[in-house]
Amino acid sequence: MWKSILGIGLAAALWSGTACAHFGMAIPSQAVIEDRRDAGIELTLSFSHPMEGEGMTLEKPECRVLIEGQAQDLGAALTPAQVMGKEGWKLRYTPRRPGVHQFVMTPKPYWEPAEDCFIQHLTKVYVPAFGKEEGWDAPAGLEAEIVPLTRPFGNYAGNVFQGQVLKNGKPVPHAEVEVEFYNRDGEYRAPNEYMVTQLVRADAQGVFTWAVPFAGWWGFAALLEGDRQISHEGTPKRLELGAVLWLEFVSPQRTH
Ligand SMILES: [Cu+2]
Repeated sequence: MWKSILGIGLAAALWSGTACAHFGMAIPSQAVIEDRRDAGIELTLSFSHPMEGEGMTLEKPECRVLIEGQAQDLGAALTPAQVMGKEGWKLRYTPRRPGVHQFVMTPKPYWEPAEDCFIQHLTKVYVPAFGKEEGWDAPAGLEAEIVPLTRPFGNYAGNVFQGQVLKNGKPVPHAEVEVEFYNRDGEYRAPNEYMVTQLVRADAQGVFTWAVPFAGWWGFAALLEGDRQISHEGTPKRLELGAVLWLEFVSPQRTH
């Protein structure tokens, strides 16, 4: 009897594992910085279920910003914060010069018993500052990443977004990309389980295309097999890499 209860529990755990995808998240308080009088932005880092608003514990990650290829470590600026009810992180950042700011969060690999593997979501978000927009298409050089083909800011809801999935700098043919809305205010409910996380497959060049249905922050996560194994209680386990990218899509403002 206990076995069957365990079996049901395990099936439920596996089901929710596929239906609810966790995402590394890096969400800035502002998508674009235009005004020099702005006191900077706040970046919220978490490991969460964005559509359902459920947090997971995120151990202190590494975080840096790349501006025109130059990296600056932001680790010292991280402060603990509750995000969706679990441990996450915040950091304040004041841009000093014009340019595309590419923020990269590298979490510690997370042990996921339900999938018998470690998960590490390398998470990116772009914030352009003071009118400059060049350089958004340059890879950050991560082990796994989505490089945008559509400019990753200043997009309307309803636009088509294209990105290319790279692993160690090379395109990943037919990569699977999970897509999820950040339901920050709990404004929406998915009509069914399939619509919590949506899915698209990249083409032979690792390029995927997605039409964004409504305004807000959208996360794209390409899930790839890592090259490393990590020991869990003495047994080597596989590492799943997530190449995650967050983008905001907005509705036009009406003048009257
Ligand atoms: Cu999860």
